[in-house]
Amino acid sequence: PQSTVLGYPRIGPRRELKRALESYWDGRTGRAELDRVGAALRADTWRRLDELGLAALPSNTFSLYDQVLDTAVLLGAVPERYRDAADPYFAMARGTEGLAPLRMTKWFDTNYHYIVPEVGPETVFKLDAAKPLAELRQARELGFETRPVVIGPVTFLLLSADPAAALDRLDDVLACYEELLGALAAEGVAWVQLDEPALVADRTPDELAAVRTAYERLAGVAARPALFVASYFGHLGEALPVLAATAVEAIGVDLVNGAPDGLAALAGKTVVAGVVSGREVWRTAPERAAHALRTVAQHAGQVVVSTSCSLLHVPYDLRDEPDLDPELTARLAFAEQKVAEVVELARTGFEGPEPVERAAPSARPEPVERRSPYEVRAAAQAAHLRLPVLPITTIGSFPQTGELRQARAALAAGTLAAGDYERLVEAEIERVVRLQERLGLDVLVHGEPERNDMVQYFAEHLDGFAVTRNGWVQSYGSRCTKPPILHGDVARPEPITVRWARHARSLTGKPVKGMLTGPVTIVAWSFVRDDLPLREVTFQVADAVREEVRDLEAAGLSIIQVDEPALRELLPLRRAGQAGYLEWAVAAYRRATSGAGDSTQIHTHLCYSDAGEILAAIDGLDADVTTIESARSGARILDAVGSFGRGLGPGVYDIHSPRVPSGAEVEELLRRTLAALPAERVWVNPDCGLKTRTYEQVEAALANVAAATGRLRAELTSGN
Ligand code: THG
Ligand code: ZN
Repeated sequence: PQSTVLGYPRIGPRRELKRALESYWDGRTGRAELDRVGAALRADTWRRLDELGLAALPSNTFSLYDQVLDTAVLLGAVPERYRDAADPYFAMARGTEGLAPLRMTKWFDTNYHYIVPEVGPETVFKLDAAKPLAELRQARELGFETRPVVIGPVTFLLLSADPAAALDRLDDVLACYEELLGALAAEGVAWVQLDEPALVADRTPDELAAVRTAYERLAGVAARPALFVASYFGHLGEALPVLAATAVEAIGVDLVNGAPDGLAALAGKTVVAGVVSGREVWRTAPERAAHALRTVAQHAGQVVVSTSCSLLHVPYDLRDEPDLDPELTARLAFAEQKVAEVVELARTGFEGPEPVERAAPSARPEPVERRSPYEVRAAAQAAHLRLPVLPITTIGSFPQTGELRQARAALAAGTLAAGDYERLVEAEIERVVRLQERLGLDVLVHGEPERNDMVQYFAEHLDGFAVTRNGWVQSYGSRCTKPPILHGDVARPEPITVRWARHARSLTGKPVKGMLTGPVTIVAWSFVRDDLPLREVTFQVADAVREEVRDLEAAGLSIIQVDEPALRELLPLRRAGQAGYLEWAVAAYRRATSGAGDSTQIHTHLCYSDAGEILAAIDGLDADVTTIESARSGARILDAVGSFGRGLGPGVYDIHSPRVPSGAEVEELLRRTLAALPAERVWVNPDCGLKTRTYEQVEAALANVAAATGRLRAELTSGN
């Protein structure tokens, strides 16, 4: 059989693209240098895939920022306001002095973020195929025939800001895709890959009709490449027969969690069988992959061995991890190793013994609850903390200075003594505490200078995790994370954050908030063992967090924040699985936090504006205060929070942009919040942590926040 992959990492094995982008954005290098780095990374990728023996190579999987943004540009869907910017592409991605960027949100249930396209009645679609054509020609010059990869029309429209309005534009978008197919045919392209991951979620009859219309029309183009429609992150379900009934030549199916029903509909099609996971780092069990391939081969015209999705979501190469325990290494595969697995499965065919399904032990730990109901706790906390109305706080992190990053690197390299590093961290904590006092904030944080990342830091201090040296995975734009590998039973050998929290507390008379990452987020942003149900693993992490909460409380921290920014991210794409997930996710959070006494105030923080749809679950977390993103979504969240019965801090400005909000803007958002919620439950805070900003931006923004809050407090207390 043939072999391929749906896509490949693009940030560079040593994050070359990150460096090139940031240097270009800072004006340190020009466009030519950025383009040179991009071209070199693409060339290296094709050469490597070819060397590994992969039969069919993809192209257009590179991106300077995001593949959804690339598709918007491909289709001409550049909103009017960006057209005059010096660089409209990066203006949409990152904003400019005077322009906010386009919204960004999570790519399905992954930790990758895409730029949300704006498509409405006013959008003028016009094909601009320069990028896929240039990549195609570059590959050709190197001697490689490639298959351009483009996001499909239905997924593109469904991912835009207003999917219903966008779907009304299906006809016009399809005209662009038809033109694209013609242009690719004119170049002699044999195959094109259209990604339609949106089809693995529940879809309405109208949306399924759009799938039929789209692929009947595209298949009807007279001169075109063969069409390969790729689905991933789940099963096609009711979209499978719809797609299979059109004349597309190939359909990609995700087979990592078993083969879906309805495969008989694929008779005569080429099936691109995703048997090697593009999202996990475990080696593929060959007997399970061969079994899935045999199942598909019974129905398909032809089978191509592939990954379940793009390899964008895993690191480049396991050989860059010499520090890992060899026993663990033997269980792992990163992108390079996964390509080798695909090639090997294609070589050996589909023979093999039947897989033995492991029966995972399923413990059902007892749920744990706070001692008293919210009202009782709220009274105890008010008496204990004595906070003003509209208390001002931050989400936890303060800017990470270059000095700190260098110090951490030096500590790891052994060129900085542990004691010297600790003194640096303590000095930074003091600076952050003094800054917050000066700005007039009410609940202070220590600023997290000791943390590289809110998940990796905890993984480094818990048993059962390994962290990598080079295992970078793109999160958005030039930003990456190094997901830890959760490979064994989780335990907390000793307190993790207490030392720094205690230091901050010793510096000030104001309340200091202890900062922890919640169990759901720790598993969501790690690569997690697959021999136990995710729920069990999450409860193990919850028990470790629970111990840390207990120790922070014992150290005198009366406010403890346990963040769950990834609560929404793990929500199953299909409704059928959502209630079950939310039940255990909420139970894990309560397990982590419910050991706190009544007068200890538990805070939580969630990112992303889709919070409205999981508000009931957020309520179920039973946190005393929830801070949440809302500034970027135009405070849409406020429409939904009326019924929320606890403390709430809808972010008053967007920290994701370098722009400093004016006091008037903050005041306006606060007024809207006060119209939706009783004042005594409102908290004032930025949208999210401040670690990606500079001190200059943070100081200016928080000063405006404090001034706006002061004006509103004066109104509230004078009874206006
Ligand atoms: N940690 C992890 N996942 C995340 C976030 C996080 N996913 C969602 C959201 N936050 C993504 N946001 C960011 C923001 C900043 C960075 C990464 C993800 C970032 N990374 C540094 C970089 O790319 O330069 C590297 C960090 C480091 O040095 O360790 O700035 O907070 N896990
Ligand atoms: Zn956040």
